[in-house]
Amino acid sequence: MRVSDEVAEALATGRPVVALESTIISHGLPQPRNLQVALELEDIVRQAGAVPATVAVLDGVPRVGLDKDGLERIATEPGLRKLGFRDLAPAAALGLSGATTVSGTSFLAARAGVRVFATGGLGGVHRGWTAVQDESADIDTLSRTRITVVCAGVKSILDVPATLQRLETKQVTVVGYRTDEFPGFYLHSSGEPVDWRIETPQEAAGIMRAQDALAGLETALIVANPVPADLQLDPGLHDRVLAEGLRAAEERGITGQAITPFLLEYLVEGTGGASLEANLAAVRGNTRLAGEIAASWAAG
Ligand code: PSU
Ligand code: MN
Repeated sequence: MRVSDEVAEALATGRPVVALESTIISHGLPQPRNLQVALELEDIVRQAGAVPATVAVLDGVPRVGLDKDGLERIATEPGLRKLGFRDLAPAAALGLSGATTVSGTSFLAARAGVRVFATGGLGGVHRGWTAVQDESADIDTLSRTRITVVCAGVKSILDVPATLQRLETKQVTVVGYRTDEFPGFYLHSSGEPVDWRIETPQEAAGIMRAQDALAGLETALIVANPVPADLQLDPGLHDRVLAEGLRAAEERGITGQAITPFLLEYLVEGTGGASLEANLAAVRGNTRLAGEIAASWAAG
C-alpha cells in the first residue's frame, strides 16, 4: 500500500485527514462531471482544514491519497474495476487498477490510520433480498473496521429498513446528524427512525473517543447526514423513476456488482439530471461535515 507524502505527513503530525472513495467517481457519476467532482471534493476537505485522501488501486498498488494524475485515471480510464474488500488481493496480485467501494476504501483508509471517511450513500440490502441475497459487502466491512463514515444514508435503490436492521445486527453505530430520521440519499428523509441524534462535529468526535475508550469490537460509526430539504430530489419523481429502473433491471437480468451503477445511471437519465444534482449536494455536504469531524478529532 502506498500512502501519499502529503497524507503520510499529515498523519504523522496529527493533522486531520479525510478519506474519499473512488467508485463514486468511476462508476457512480457520469463523465466528464466526475473528474470535476473528484477535484471539488478534495477542495472541500481542504477548506475544512483537513487533507484529502482519495483511495483507489493503481497498477496493483493500493493507494491512499492520489495526485491529479491518479484522480484523472480514476475518472477516465475505460474498464476500471470496482473493488470491494475481497477484490483487493486479486487486484494487487494481478497488477490491476480499480476504484474502491465503501468496503474497499474503509479497509485501506483504516489500515493507513485515517479515521474519517466521506461518501455519498452506503451500499446495503437490495430490494428483493428474500429471492436474491444481495447485501453489499459495505455492511460487513463496517462491522469490523474502526472508521467514521459520513454519508447521506444508504442509496434509496435499496431496502432501507432491511439495511438498518442488518446494521443493528452487525453492531454498527448509526447516528443522525441534526435529524431523528435516517436520510434517504437523494431524499432528505427515508422515513425510518434513527436511535441517536447529534448536533455538532464535536459530538461525533466525542463518540469516536468513547469507541476507543470502550475498546470493544472494531466497528464503524455512521454519521447519517441528510441532503438539505431544499436540494433533495422531488420525492414523487424519485419514486416513479426508481420503480421503472427496478423493473428495467429485472427485465434485463442485471444483478451483482452491476446493479448499483445501473440504477444510479437510470435515475440520472430518468430525472433529467436532477438525481445527479441531489447526489452531488449530498456528497458535498458529507465531505464538508467529514472535514469538520476530522478537525475536531485531530484537535482532541
Ligand atoms: N454511493 C453513490 N455512488 C456510488 C456508490 C455509493 O452515491 O457509486 C458505490 C459505493 O462505492 C458503494 C457501492 O460502496 O456503490 C456499493 O456497491 P455494491 O452494492 O455492489 O456493494
Ligand atoms: Mn451487491
